[in-house]
Amino acid sequence: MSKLLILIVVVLGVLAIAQLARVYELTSRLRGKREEEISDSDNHFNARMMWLFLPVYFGFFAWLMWAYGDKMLPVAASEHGVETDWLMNFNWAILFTVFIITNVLLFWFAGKYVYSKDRRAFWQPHNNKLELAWTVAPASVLAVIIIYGLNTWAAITAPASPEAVQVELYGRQFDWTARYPGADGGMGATDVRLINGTNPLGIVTRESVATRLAELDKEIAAGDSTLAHEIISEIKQAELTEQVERLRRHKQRIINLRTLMEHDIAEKGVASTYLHGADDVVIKEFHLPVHQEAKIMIRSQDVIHSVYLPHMRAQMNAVPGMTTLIKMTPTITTDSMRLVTKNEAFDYILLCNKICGASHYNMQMPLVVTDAAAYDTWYAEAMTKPFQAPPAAPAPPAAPAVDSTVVAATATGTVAQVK
Ligand SMILES: [Cu+2]
Repeated sequence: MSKLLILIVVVLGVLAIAQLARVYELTSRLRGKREEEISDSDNHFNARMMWLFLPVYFGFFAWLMWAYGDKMLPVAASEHGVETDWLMNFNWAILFTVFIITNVLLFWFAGKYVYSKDRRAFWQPHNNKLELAWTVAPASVLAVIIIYGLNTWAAITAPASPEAVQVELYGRQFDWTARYPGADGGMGATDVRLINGTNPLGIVTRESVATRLAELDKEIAAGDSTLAHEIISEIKQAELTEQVERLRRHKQRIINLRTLMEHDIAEKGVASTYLHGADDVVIKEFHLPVHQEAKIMIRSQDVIHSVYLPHMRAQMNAVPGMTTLIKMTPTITTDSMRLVTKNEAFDYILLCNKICGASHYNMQMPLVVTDAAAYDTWYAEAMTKPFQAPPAAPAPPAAPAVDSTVVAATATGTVAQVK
């Protein structure tokens, strides 16, 4: 209701101003004054307003900085974040200087050189020296900014050291999943065709390939059986035939993948990434140790997302079909940052920074930065729930034989726990 009232007041206000302008126009005409004639008093009034505008404008600007300055991000919590902040502040310093000089000159001149009958404007058709000055000055400032920026960028994007903590962040509409290497220290290969309810990242292992093939066989058999034994409409029949064909093609691609995997394993032995996936930790938590470099590998399942860690001053796109990288070294633990920000509930946050769909706003995950000891404890605990349960120890002779459905249920249970 109050919004409607405000709207009515605004509309009435605009109408009132329009009517006043009209009245002014009519009285001017009655006094025999032409509309385009501007009097000296009008000109001087405008000139004084230009001068008045200067302090009001800069005053408002200063007030904004004072009133909202604390809404900025707290101190950078990563090594490179300090450098990017320097780069940013360097740019701000140049911008502020130019902004203040140009705006003071603009309004000061507009006020000082108010129209006067006795003064003629100086006409300068061409001046090589001036042209040179206003080309070279901004070009050199820009060159400094670009070289400084490129240097900082090169330092940030240089390869991570081999000892860096490895994490994969996997984005999809609309959540993040993290993956850490298991006890073997390496992460397994992935393939989007293997993604299913228990394998959200499509990790390729002999088991996950076999599981996916079995699932597809089941779906194909169900489709074939419906086509052979049930009475369905022609349209439905065509749809189902098409669907079964698609499943067969999908299955063939996974069989090709299996061949590729077996070749790779035969060639590289234990170094093959296809043997590294089973012990990977797939988890909805994101932890990093303080003062240790982290190599963050970023992937996306569907559309372009973006890993954004504002407190770390880090951002990188998550692009389907490729792996992008961020390297960073956190310098402040979550607990210390709670003291710095005087906010007990403070948490570092990972946000999606690409508008990727309806629930984009909700695509976030907290980042927990702890000291090395706490991180190691967390990681050791996480590693007890690997992506695939290790092969069970041979059952004692007295125990009843474990049938395959129980094994499948156990494996599913493990993944469900990790999720
Ligand atoms: Cu997103």
